[in-house]
Amino acid sequence: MCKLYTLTMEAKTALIIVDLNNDFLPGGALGVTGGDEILPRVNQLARSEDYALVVATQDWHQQAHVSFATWPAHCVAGTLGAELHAGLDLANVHAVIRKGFDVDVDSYSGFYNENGASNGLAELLQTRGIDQVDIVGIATDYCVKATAIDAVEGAGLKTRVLLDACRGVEVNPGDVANAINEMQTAGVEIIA
Ligand code: VGL
Ligand code: ZN
Repeated sequence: MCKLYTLTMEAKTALIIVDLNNDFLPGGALGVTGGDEILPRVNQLARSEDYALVVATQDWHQQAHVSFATWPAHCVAGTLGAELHAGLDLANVHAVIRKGFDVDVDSYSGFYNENGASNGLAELLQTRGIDQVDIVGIATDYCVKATAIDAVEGAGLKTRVLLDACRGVEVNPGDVANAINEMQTAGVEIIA
């Protein structure tokens, strides 16, 4: 009987939409070139029947956040730049997980901050019986990468990154290619 049960189990997949805050889209404080080009594809995925759950992460920093030593001020709580883009269809998004909330701790990853504290995403996915995730969004070489690696190494999920629905910052040429290598080394499947 147990064996029969195992045979009928299917992968339950969630879509994770990373950081489509206005500040990461063109015109924003940390606008990523071409960031807006992925919105139609992300919406198509979010509306599809393929996912048991759709969640979005939202970079959300208090004023004078530790991250602003590295980056221009961005995604400041309560500002328009911190809002998710109005063109992102949230109708099927079950939960929005804010990250980087604590003033003195950053969180590139949607899963765990830099002190290793959970943002609640792994617990939500576990509660919903999710064992596989597809990750899209911004930025490939920062928060998408960190979220994907934590999905595998921290949350133990089978993880794919859908590159056609991601955009990178590429502060230095090759950053996105290096990020792809790092993700693959960690066990993330990259879908070109
Ligand atoms: C991000 C830099 C600072 C990202 C967030 O979403 O990739 N990058 N905060
Ligand atoms: Zn940030």
